[in-house]
Amino acid sequence: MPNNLLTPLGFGHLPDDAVDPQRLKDFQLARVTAVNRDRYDIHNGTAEITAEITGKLRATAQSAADLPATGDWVYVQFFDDDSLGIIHEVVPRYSWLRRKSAGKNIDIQMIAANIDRAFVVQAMDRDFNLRRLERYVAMIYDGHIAPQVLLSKSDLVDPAEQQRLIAEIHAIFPDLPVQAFSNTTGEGLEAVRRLMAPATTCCLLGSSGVGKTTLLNSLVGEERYETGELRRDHRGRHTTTRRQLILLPEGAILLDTPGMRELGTIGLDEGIDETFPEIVALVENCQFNDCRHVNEKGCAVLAALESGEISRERYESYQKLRRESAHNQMAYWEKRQRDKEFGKMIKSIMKDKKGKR
Ligand SMILES: Nc1nc2c(ncn2[C@@H]2O[C@H](COP(=O)(O)OP(=O)(O)OP(=O)(O)O)[C@@H](O)[C@H]2O)c(=O)[nH]1
Ligand SMILES: [Mg+2]
Ligand SMILES: [Zn+2]
Repeated sequence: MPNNLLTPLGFGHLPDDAVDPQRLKDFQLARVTAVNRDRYDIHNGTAEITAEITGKLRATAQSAADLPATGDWVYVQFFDDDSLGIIHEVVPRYSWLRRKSAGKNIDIQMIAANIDRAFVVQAMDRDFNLRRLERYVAMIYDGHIAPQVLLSKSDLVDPAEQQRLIAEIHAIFPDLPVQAFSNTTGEGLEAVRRLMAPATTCCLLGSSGVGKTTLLNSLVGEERYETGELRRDHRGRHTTTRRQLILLPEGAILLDTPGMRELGTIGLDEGIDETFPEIVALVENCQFNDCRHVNEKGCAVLAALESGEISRERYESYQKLRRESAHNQMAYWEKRQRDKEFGKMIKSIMKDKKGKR
């Protein structure tokens, strides 16, 4: 079995049965630290190496999400004195962050794989938004990851306001841990550092400009990664454009991500249910099994809304996320189906051609 060189890379968090001992006769294990256009940076515990994937892996991927993502463990063969790796297969993921690809294209984008703890960063001066937080939390729960909220730029709001914002989060998510901090004054940084245990893979999520990369720099102790002013016109500018696993001095593995403007949800049933427990608890009391909680007779959710037992904001947020996530999932399946049929058609045309020769 793999040696302990891989332990600092988080190997211990993989479930025992994730790695197939048979495959280790031909392949070695490595972790994907960054994804470039066609190439991957992988780490084998000794060095970072450039890698490519086999044509077979590319051809059999049904979606972009099946290709290696940052954080994936992969089966690799090394060539040229271990200076080039060929990735043959992805080790099954135990957790993931995925969204609908940005733009019109319906596909699933794997933001990162095998993450233990996801930190949602919101800046307290202007970025704080409970509805967006619900979106992130649903995505995080759905990917089997533990969520944690970081409220940044505490230097810009007074303590009373900080307490108010934290209370607003706890009113919805009583058990969700929240930590305020400031990169500018250093307040709360020690506490943030303690949240990132050695060999644990952590991920920073949140809008552009909230201070994710500045936090990363604070944690590595130098201005290593580029940070930026938020542009006044709010036109899409992301300072960070690359997702990369970074080993922190204390031993945690941290992934900084570019701020996402569009956090499209797809197929998040489980995660949405976990995010809205007070609503889900009511659903089984609805008269109809397939109740959409819109205008149905005997709907327990609507009754609770009427009586004020659940809030309108939460109800609307729940409905919106469910609709969006199901709609995107459906569009994705339809596209897959069309692609399949198109593939069949091409095959049969090729066959016809051959027959006529
Ligand atoms: N006042 C204040 N400003 C901060 C703090 N942390 C970061 N900033 C500033 O916020 C701006 C954005 O910081 P970044 O770290 O680049 O933000 P980001 O979240 O990485 O943004 P993207 O990479 O675009 O997703 C920079 O001008 C930082 O100097 C803080 O704690 N307090
Ligand atoms: Mg950044
Ligand atoms: Zn109902």
